[in-house]
Amino acid sequence: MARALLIIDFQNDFTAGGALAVPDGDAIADRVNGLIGSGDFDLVVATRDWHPPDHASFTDQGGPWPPHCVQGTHGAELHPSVPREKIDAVVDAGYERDLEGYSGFEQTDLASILRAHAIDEVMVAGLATDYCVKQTAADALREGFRVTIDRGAIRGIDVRPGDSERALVELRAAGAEVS
Ligand code: VGL
Ligand code: ZN
Repeated sequence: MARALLIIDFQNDFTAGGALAVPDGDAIADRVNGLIGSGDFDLVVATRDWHPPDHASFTDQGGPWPPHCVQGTHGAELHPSVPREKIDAVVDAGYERDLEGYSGFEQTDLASILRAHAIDEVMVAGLATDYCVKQTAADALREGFRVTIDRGAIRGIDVRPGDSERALVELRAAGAEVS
């Protein structure tokens, strides 16, 4: 049995001062670092939201979000609290105009990276609970991984109040453990 830590989209644009700041997003830094240093994980993977400048999710393209996490920009970099030398793999999602990319598994190598390391259980941390954390965790379950979500290591956007809590209820119903 091997376990992976998935750190979802913990990037500058989703934290204070960023283009799509998640309320309190920076507050996960200590917990994420604690998990990285815990020795509980055989593999640590960070995903990045990694959009072209004309991504379909941007408001100027008719989408719901302000432009964010544009490939190669400061906003798309991992948050400075993430110790890069402890990240075994970086997986980019949403890298084409019409790839939504909420899930780190959508048109990426994530599943094959996990399988190559004989991972059967993933702990999901990062941003945002109600979008990329939710969709990545749901896909991890569909891919057959055991999934645990650490409440202290996630934060949500909550465009509609309660979105994050509803996401966790749905994930639990789908088989995830929320701790
Ligand atoms: C995300 C909104 C837009 C996320 C990405 O990482 O949860 N949310 N793009
Ligand atoms: Zn995005």
